Amino acid sequence: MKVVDRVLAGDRLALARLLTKIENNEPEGFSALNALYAHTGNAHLVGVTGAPGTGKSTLVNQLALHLRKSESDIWESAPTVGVVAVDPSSPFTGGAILGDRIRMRDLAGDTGVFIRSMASRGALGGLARATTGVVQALDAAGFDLILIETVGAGQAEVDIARTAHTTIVLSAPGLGDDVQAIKAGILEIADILVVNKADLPSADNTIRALRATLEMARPAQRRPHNWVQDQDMEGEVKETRSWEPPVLATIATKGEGIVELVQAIIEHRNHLQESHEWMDRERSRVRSELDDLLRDRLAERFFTDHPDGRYERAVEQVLARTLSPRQAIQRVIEGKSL
Ligand SMILES: Nc1nc2c(ncn2[C@@H]2O[C@H](COP(=O)(O)OP(=O)(O)O)[C@@H](O)[C@H]2O)c(=O)[nH]1
Ligand SMILES: [Mg+2]
Repeated sequence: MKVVDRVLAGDRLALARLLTKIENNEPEGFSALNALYAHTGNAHLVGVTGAPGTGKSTLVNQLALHLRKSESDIWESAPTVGVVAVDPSSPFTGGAILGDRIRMRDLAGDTGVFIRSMASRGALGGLARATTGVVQALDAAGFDLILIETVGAGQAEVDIARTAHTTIVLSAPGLGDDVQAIKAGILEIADILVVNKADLPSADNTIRALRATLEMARPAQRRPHNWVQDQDMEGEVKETRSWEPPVLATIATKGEGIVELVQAIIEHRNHLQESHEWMDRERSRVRSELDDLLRDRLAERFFTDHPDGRYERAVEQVLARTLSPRQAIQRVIEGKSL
């Protein structure tokens, strides 16, 4: 059987091998993804982001455990769960792997769960692209819900979070990361805010600070697609309320607050579908993926067509301040002498 058929049939080993090929940018991985793409689009993609040490891995582990036990009218039975951990601060090889080890133990033997830790080698942009492929493969393999753990530090992580339908932003008391999160613009992508480590004494302050910040940021946060005008059967225009990101408290190590978090995830999913925002997000995701690919391919083609070192000469001229970056690129593109 071909790898694509094996993945579609639920062969975990074939899936694991395919994910490695995707991670390594192997052509075989891309061609499998091409064939699998028609089978994607069913999974609910849930991003979990936040500074290192906020408890993302622990929380994702608890979410997977609870989801496997949860009953809801969305899923006929407990949803199958894929986990993609993109956390350069705690890779499998060395570093803080405790969360991953606990995760492995608790969820081992459950065929309804598939966990993948992404290697942190290479540029973050490349990592973001590989993550997209890995998520697509898990989606095609039929996992109902895919949890994507990323460090909330930079643009690449924000991009990864943007690929999700529902983005959970985690913070914890004592890390001062509620302020960092706002700085990184991560608050703006939050659909659900979670203050983890609610067992710590200063948790109340963090929750209060976050609520206050959210209150202030709210007008700016109303992205246009959060307001949806729709016509009902009688042709009457009705307006769907925008989503107000809830602030929830959890103690991931004890599994406290997880039931409420699962509930919020389900509510957000319902909101997306009722307001048609689900399709909006799908569309903007497809668009940004195509934009990325177009940029890549055009640059690739440019370098294949121009192997004459003109680009290198442009770099030198910009370094020497004889041309500005814009002038240099203009000359390169127009084939002018350099
Ligand atoms: N006190 C407390 N510690 C927690 C909680 N959740 C996670 N931790 C601990 O915080 C540390 C970092 O957790 P981890 O899940 O690896 O964080 P990540 O880097 O965001 O993935 C670990 O030592 C966890 O045991 C919590 O709710 N309360
Ligand atoms: Mg982690």
